[in-house]
Amino acid sequence: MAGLAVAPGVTHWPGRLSPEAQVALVKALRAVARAAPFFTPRMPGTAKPFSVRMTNCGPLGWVSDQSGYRYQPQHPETGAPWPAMPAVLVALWEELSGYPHPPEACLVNFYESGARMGLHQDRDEETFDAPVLSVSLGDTAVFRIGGTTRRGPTRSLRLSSGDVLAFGGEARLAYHGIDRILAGSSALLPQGGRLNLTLRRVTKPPA
Ligand code: MD3
Ligand code: FE
Repeated sequence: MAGLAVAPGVTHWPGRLSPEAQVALVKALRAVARAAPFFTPRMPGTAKPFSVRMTNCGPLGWVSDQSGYRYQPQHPETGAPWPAMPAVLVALWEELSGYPHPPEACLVNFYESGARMGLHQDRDEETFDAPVLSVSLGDTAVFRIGGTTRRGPTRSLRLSSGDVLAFGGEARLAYHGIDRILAGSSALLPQGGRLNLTLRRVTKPPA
């Protein structure tokens, strides 16, 4: 199914995952979180905790602590390698990304009802040629996206459970964030909250 071009470089597939596929993916993510428990990232410098908790799967994972933001092959607290990316996510990347190399990181963000994520760019990757693919599960998020400078107009989109979005081209370096989570908007996660998965290429592909 063709997605909706909601802005230059942004494609939205509302409800791309069926309710059954969402349940199966949550089950796979519970196994990921058993192997790689959610951790609380901290801001570089200040060490202020994020309100979002995170884990990763795939060969690399994104972490943030007092020393900085980076990708690394091990969990920051257990030292274990990240668990494998569920095959269904790799298949989604192959179908939707248009990128001829596999994703290397899947960052899993968990939002409880008061959590948010301030406006930022994703630029810790070595290559911006690949899009970032986002999968939303659970409560609806109010997502904000602007341009490639911090100032300037932004627009707001609701990301609902089962939605998939791709951010490529001129949107790859767009400022974006999560303003709030609409508590009680989904019954997928028994305790509520929202999971967001972002599939990313981190390293430059081999020549
Ligand atoms: C636009 N996550 O993990 S997903 C992040 O819902 C992040 O958890 C948000 O921003 C979340 O970095 C937003 C949508 C998204 C993800 C990555 C992008 C939009 C993006 C990268 C570039 C441009
Ligand atoms: Fe981001």
